[in-house]
Amino acid sequence: MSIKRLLTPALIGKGQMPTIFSSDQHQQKTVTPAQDWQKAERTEMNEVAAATLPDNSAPATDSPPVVIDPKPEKHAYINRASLESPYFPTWCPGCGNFGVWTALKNALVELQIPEQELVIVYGVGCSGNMADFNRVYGFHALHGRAISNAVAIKAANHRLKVIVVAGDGDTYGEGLNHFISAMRGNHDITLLVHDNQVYGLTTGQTAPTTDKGTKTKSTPFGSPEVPINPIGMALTADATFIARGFAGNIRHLTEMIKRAILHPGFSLVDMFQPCFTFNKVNTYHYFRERIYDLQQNEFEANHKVLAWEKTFDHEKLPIGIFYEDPYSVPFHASLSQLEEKPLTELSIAEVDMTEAIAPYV
Ligand SMILES: Cc1ncc(C[n+]2csc(CCOP(=O)(O)OP(=O)(O)O)c2C)c(N)n1
Ligand code: SF4
Ligand SMILES: [Mg+2]
Repeated sequence: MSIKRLLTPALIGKGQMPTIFSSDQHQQKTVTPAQDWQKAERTEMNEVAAATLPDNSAPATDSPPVVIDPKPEKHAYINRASLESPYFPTWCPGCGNFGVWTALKNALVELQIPEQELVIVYGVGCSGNMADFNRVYGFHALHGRAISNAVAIKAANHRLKVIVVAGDGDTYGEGLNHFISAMRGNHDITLLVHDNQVYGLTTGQTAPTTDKGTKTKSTPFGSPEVPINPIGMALTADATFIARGFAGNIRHLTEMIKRAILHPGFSLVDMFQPCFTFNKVNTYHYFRERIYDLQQNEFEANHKVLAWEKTFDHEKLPIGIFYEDPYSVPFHASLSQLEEKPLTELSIAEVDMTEAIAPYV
């Protein structure tokens, strides 16, 4: 686990501790050289990548080393420049992660979130590698443990917006228990799942969302298991905001992420994210032929049973909001102890446990 600009001033309390960096961020690094992939012939790949990548065509050989300023201006809103990290994404050309990344940045900028009030927790995977490409307060968790860290951060300081960026393996495999638990508690975090139906970073093993029969590195004769139904699972665990987006529809995905962040309570955005290298079935083309927008088809996201039925649609794949509870009360708001202020602003000196423990001593 590496600690990346952990939000010590905001999380622990008013500037009591220094900002912590991971060791790699202390190193002086040059920006990655221009990428040749733009010349590649695979048009589907270029289509999304060209739309989402910054212009990185300037030669980098003479670039001065990039030094990260450890003290961003306090209370400034997140903007495109403040988000910029010196690390250029290592994702494969054409990876759906570029689309997700762009949509997330759009959402953060458009919502005008103060820098000090956001923390992103990343899982381990190609998706979680985004930790290096966003310059925000964040935490790079263990595989399968991003959600539990996010819940803890929110519990400590509920003034923060807490977002989780994780893969389908991380969330629906190793972290499945935390996924369900966070929904049951209606913890006010936004979970963005890069659903590429494969373990990307470990080079293409079957994931919990892999379709039955799909041949992968770990299932050369076809996956023998029925895939998980993330939206259906979220509905049964009482998640209060459930949506799906597509990395190839950045504007729509941006709106889904914004709505999720604004929702008071647990919010899930499952995102179809083509893995160009290891998933040759669920491609941009595959999704474009099948997806349709629920809201454009007048689907009202207030009926769990109707939403549930939509999750079994395999020929046509719905994106948009499946369900939203307009009366959602997040976990922290249901605790009288946190009514006045977050834990990080409460002094332990004011806590008197004498009465509470009296029966047990
Ligand atoms: C506790 C633990 N178990 C397993 C691994 C190995 N591992 C690293 S990434 C990964 C799978 C990543 O797949 P996913 O979460 O879907 O993310 P993606 O790479 O597809 O974005 C695995 C199994 C690990 N790093 N830590
Ligand atoms: S392996 Fe797949 S998910 Fe990972 S960066 Fe490459 S295309 Fe993206
Ligand atoms: Mg994956």
